[in-house]
Amino acid sequence: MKKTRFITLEGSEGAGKSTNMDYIQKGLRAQGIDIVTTREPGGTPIGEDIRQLLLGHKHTGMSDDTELLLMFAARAEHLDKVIRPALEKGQWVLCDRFTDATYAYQGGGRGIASDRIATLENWTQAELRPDLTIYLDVPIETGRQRAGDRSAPDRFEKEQNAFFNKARKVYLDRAEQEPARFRVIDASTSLDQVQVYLDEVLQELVSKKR
Ligand code: Z5A
Repeated sequence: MKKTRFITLEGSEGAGKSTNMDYIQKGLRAQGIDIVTTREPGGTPIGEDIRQLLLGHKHTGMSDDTELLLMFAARAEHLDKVIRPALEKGQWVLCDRFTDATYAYQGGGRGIASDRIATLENWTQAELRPDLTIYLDVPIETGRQRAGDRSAPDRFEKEQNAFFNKARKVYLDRAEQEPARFRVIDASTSLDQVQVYLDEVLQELVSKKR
């Protein structure tokens, strides 16, 4: 694995991303790594407003292209204000979801061609790609049960399992195509076991950090 500084965490609803962001951050900080944590869509004031548009129910019938472009508008702001400045200062960045989510949900879920997504990816990110992507893999039904009645479902959470299964397939295909970047963790196991797997990934990271 090349020197890692930009880490993304992916997984379907209820996979345990939010739960484990904190765990990963603490693990890396304990190794003396200066790390910034953030999320998508969001991570900046403009990005968080765009998140409300994307996840909320204020506008019904949003077109798939609008959804895609809003994801990248939020990402452009996030890259400009948070991700690039942190990386340029020598900090690490741990991001809850990034462009793999766009390939999964807008590509797999909504059916937008991946070359259109790639055009926007190249435009907003130029050469920047995550150095490491941890994918917490859980069957859709299990994840949805865990996420349960936590709150009223957002615009994505209202989708059927078929939408999420298509997104999951894209994640797994991408992981297979890019084994050097992805670490797939079986997140259907207990939280303790997931964190044992995460420790292994963190060990690997730390042993190669300098
Ligand atoms: N989206 C998109 O379409 N395109 C894009 O480019 C981007 C995003 C960037 C919001 O994302 C939506 O944005 C998302 C895709 C879309 N929609 N969907 N799906 P988000 O990441 O903010 O929302 P989310 O995926 O719905 O997150 P979530 O439901 O909060 O899932 P999570 O963070 O992975 O789960 P959690 O909160 O850590 O855990 C859920 C519960 O399970 C909680 O009670 C935990 O205690 C429990 N848990 C966690 N791990 C375990 C284990 N191992 N065993 C048992 N219980 C567990």
